[in-house]
Amino acid sequence: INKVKPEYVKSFEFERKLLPSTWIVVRIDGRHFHRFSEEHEFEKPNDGRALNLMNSCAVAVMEEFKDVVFSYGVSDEFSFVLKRDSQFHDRHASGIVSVIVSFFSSMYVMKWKGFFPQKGLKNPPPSFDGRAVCYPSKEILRDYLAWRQVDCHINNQYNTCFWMLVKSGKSKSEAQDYLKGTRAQEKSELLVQQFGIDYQTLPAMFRQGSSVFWDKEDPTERYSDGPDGKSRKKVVVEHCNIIEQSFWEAHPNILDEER
Ligand code: DGT
Ligand code: MG
Ligand code: MG
Ligand code: MG
Ligand code: MG
Repeated sequence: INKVKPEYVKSFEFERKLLPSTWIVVRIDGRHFHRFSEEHEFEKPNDGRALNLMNSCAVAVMEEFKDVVFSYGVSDEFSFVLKRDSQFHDRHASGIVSVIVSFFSSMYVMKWKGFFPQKGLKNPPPSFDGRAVCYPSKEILRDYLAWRQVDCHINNQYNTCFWMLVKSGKSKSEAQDYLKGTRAQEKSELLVQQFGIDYQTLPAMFRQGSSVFWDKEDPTERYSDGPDGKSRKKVVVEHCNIIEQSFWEAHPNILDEER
């Protein structure tokens, strides 16, 4: 007979609770996606199918976990912002992160065929890491999101130049040397002068990343009234500048609304 008391064993399961009244951001990132993207022959530098698959999984996350009020995605990562007073999983980091990561990973596998109908998923299957960080004010949260969008721009501009140089016959190390130390302006000129590409005309999803949020349906449409008389909402994916104030002014409900 085992005499160990359950309360005693249970006492080792203490949990890290996230600071109350702060914006929780769960950022997930594809594990070994350098290799995964090669093995599944993603287009370089951006594969629209892969990015739309990520976006579709983020929409599913937002529909499943109603405390997620905004998401921003680029490359193999997504940031999920939970409302400030969320009590999801009692604000225990491990619970919050693990359910979002596992739900996203399962969705990625379930939805794969819809975006890559001709390509089977290879072993090992895709997986994601995740972390939770608290941001104590709206300003700092917006600085965090701006940091991810700046990163998107810098990486995309570099990668666009890099792969244009490689596709035009340079080796990877020659392309790397060629771009070493160049400024944004020089990269922009290189694209125009050598390849006739105006960076601003590239798809917005590649340049700006993807913002996912609940938006009110057009209130003029009759079917937008839900059974409770409140206007129904849907999750939308947009590729817009979230660094500027204007986005947040146009969508004040995202970070403010009580729900
Ligand atoms: P990690 O996150 O430490 O497990 O390692 P990785 O390999 O996932 O590295 P990370 O997350 O820094 O970089 C993302 C990788 O995914 C990067 O090598 C490029 C690749 N990737 C993401 N999106 C695309 C795409 O649309 N097209 C292609 N060709 N590659 C992509
Ligand atoms: Mg990582
Ligand atoms: Mg990764
Ligand atoms: Mg990444
Ligand atoms: Mg359980």
